[in-house]
Amino acid sequence: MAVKPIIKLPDEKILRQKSVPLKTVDEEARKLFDDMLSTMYDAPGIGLAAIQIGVPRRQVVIDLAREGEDPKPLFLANPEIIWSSEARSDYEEGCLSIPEFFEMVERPSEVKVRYLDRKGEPHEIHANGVMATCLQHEIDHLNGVLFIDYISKLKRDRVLKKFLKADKLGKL
Ligand code: GNR
Ligand code: NI
Repeated sequence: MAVKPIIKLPDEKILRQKSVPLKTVDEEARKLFDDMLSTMYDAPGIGLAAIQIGVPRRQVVIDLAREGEDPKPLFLANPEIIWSSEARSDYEEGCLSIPEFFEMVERPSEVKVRYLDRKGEPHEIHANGVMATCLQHEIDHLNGVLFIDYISKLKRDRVLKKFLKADKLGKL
C-alpha cells in the first residue's frame, strides 16, 4: 500500500487520457486498488480514479465514510453507468486534481452503475445523493472528463490559468 503523487492541473496530457478497460481483475489490479485507496485516504478524498495517479486503467475507489466512522471502501473495475434519472441535482464538487476549487455542478440525481469488484465479481448499484455524484465524477475521469467541463468557459479558463501560473512558479 503506497501513497502516490496525485496528478493535478495543468497536466491535461495525463488527465485527459481515456482509460483502458481491464481484461481481468488480477493481482496487479488489486495492487493498484490498494495504492489508490492509500492515496485517497491520505489526501483525503471520497473517491479516486486510477488516472489521478497516472495510470490509464478503468479503476475507481470510493469511500463515503466520514472521519471517525468505520471505513467502507468500494473498489470498482470497468464501472459503467447503465441508467441515469431524468431528475437532476446540484452538488458542490471538488477534485483532488484541481485542489481548492469548488463549483456547483448539475448531474442526474440517480444512477445505476455496473462494475466488477476486486475479486472480478459483477455488481450493480443504484445510487443517489453524494454517491451518485461521486460515481459520475469518477467515471468521467476514466473518459478524460473533469468537473470544470460543466462550468462556464469563463470560470474554466480562469481556473486553468491559475494552475498554469502556479505550476510555472513551482507551487504545485
Ligand atoms: O474528494 C472528492 N470530493 C468530491 C466532492 C464533491 C464531488 C466529487 C468529489 S470527488 C473528490 C475526489 C476526486 O477528485 N475524485 O476524482
Ligand atoms: Ni476528481
